[in-house]
Order: sequence, then structure tokens, then C-alpha cells
Amino acid sequence: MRLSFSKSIHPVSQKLADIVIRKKTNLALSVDMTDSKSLLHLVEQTADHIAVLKTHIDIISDFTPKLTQILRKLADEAGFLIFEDRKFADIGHTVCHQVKDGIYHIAQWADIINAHLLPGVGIIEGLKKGCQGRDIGLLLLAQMSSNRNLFSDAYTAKTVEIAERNKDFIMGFIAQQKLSQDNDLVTMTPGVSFSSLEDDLGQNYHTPQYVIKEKKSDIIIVGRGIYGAQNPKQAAIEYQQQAWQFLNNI
Ligand code: 5BU
Repeated sequence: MRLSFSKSIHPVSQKLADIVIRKKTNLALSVDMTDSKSLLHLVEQTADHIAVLKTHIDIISDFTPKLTQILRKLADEAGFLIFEDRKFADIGHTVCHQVKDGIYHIAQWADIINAHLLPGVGIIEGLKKGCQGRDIGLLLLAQMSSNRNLFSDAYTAKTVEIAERNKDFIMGFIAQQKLSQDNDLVTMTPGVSFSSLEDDLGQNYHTPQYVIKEKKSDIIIVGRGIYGAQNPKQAAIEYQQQAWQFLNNI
């Protein structure tokens, strides 16, 4: 099996590798629903098939801290990691509060967070400070899936270089392909669908085969392809099986 990060020095990547191998899944489910009941129903249906649950906690209209307590409990019981896709992008002092305080207290329940490196390396230190006390991994946004985005090759290369120098906290990338030869770093790829090529707001899609086999990413991130399906559990199984098969090069 090609699971390049299985011996990563990062504790969260180690946990992720253990889950991927034990549950035979390199699928991250993006639960972009706006009410807690539908979100929890989806998680209960798919928990056995996912390695990562990706949230946008700030789109939940009826959010209470109870929701993140329940998600944390489900994650520990079913064995998946929680990735809050907040995409931090401010100065260190501000992101420190954004990850730790406010109404979401992300650092109390998330295993994985992500950030843009646009403000410079202070954002890494700020998030690290805000995450003290728990094992949390930071993914840097090195590329995006959306049409005509402004990521340049130089910006992506600089992001990779900085990640490789800060592996105590940075666990990898959100990107459209494997970018680093450093096996401590994980690559997760959104914009994955069996059936769609794009949506009407600029999203682009590729198949699990393309992302895992051709582009050598580790983890596929799927949202509407699963929760928009007639049978989300069955769809999760199909994405799980395909992504796993291509990781194993069958
Ligand atoms: P979809 O329903 O599979 O299109 O959802 C994709 C999710 O991944 C959604 O939550 C986005 O916010 C997220 N995403 C993305 O689509 N593309 C990117 O480059 C990044 C995140 Br970074």
C-alpha cells in the first residue's frame, strides 16, 4: 500500500495513518449542512466509512456547543478525525483568538485545522499558540480546486518550503496533487466527484482515480457527492472503496 505518511513525525498524522489502515478508508467527508440534525444524521450513517470528518462549523444555523461535544464523542467512538475547514488568514494575534475563543472554541474539539499562508509565517505561530494543550495538525492551503483561483506556482512552492520547515505543527497540505517528497506531510484533495465536472459557482471536480492514482494525493475530500446522493451511506461506501483501491494501486 502507498501510504507515504504512515511513519510521519506528526502525532495527528500518525493517528490518521492508524485510522486509514484500520478502517481501510482514505475518505474525508465534508459535512456542509446548515442544521445540526441533518449533520448528525449524516455522520451516524457514514461514520464507519470515513477517516476524517470535515466541518464548516460557522454555517450551522442552530449551533450550540453541544454539537461539537457530540461530534467529538462520535469521533472518538467511531475512530475518525475532525477537520474544521476554517481557512484562517489573519495576523498571528488574531488567529490565536479565532482558533481558541469566540463561540466555536475550535481548539477544544478539532484535530485538524487549515490556513492560508498569505499573511506570512506569523499565522503559524499564532495558531500554534492558540492550539496549545491538544494535538492539532495544521494543513496549509497550497492550491485550491476553484476556477481561476489566484494561487501561483511560486506561492505554492513557497508554501511547500515553509511546511517542510515547520513539521512540528504543520501536518501537510490541501492541494490538488502531491507537492512535497517529504513523507511526513499529508496531502488532502477537495473537488472530488464521480459524476460532476463542476458546479455553478466555480467548483471543479476530478474523480478519485485521477486524484489518488494520477495526482498521488493521500485523502479525497467529498461533500455533495455523498450528502447530495439519494443514499449517502451507499455513496460513502463507493467513494471509500474507489479511493482505497487506487491508494493500493489495484
Ligand atoms: P463539495 O460539495 O465536494 O464540492 O465540497 C467541497 C468542500 O471542500 C467544501 O466544504 C469546500 O469549502 C471545501 N474546499 C474546496 O472545495 N476546495 C478547496 O480548494 C478547498 C476547500 Br481549500
